Amino acid sequence: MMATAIAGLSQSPKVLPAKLLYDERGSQLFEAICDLPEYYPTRTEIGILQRHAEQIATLIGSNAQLIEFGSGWSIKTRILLEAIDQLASYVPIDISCEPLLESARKLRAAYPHLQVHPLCVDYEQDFSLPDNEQSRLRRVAFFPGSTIGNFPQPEARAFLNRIADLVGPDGALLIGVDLQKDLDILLPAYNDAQGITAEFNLNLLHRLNREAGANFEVEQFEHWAIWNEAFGRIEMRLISQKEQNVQIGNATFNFQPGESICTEYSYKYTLEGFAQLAERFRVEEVWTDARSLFSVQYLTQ
Ligand code: AVJ
Repeated sequence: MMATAIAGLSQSPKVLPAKLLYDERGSQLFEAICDLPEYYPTRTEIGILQRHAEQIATLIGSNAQLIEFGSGWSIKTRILLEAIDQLASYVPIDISCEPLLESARKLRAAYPHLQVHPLCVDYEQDFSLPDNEQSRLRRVAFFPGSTIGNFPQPEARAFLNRIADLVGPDGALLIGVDLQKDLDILLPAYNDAQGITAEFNLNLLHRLNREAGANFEVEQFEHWAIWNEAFGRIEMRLISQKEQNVQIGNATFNFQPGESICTEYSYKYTLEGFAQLAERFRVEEVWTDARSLFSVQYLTQ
């Protein structure tokens, strides 16, 4: 982690990979973010999944293997499992092993016919899926939460192409994609009044102090999320409140007053923009909420 942090802070402008935000404390804070009044994505996506569960269940079918990227507690998946008549197989993938395995146990108890094959891996790395030769189940990837928005566009495109290879020619992808919208709605979602997002962002510096031998004075940084119009993305930033030096191992980083570290991108798409990004897929269905804040999309090859 020290090497990753040093590499990011050596860039200009300084960056840190968003993945580092999600340690145990960070994951708890992210769950708290999902309940914030300003943070519309989670509840909007859940509403869309609930409203269209029957249709989505029909598209997925029973004879399928559902593969989820970043499954966590599989809360959104349960909406699908309730609607699909005895889904054959579920492969939850998450980097956080303990919650993954505990959640797999609970799913087996709740859905006795369901084969559950948890994979505790970083899904950005290569991994292999459980053998599907005998059962020949159709593979459907599930990537909710608009986590695809974390990836800069070339990486997002490459990731979607990898999913296309993984599910194969008869496979599909069910994905949550956050949409471009008024800044009066968008900015408060990432700069909430209670300061939970600030705590989430600043936790990254505490983590580097603890786990990467850094000496950030955390009170000397302030959270702020901005909209980058040219790139169509939210950028979460940590802004240095003064001129200061920070040490990580043997490396020293100088910060000017107002200089920032970008810790996370959250791209927002138009429907056309996302269809272009998912070049190997055909968009079969798009469901949105009444205000077109968020979309859930079903793509086939
Ligand atoms: C989990 C990456 C989809 O970008 O909205 C929420 C993370 N960061 N508030 C998002 C997040 C700040 C979230 N994703």
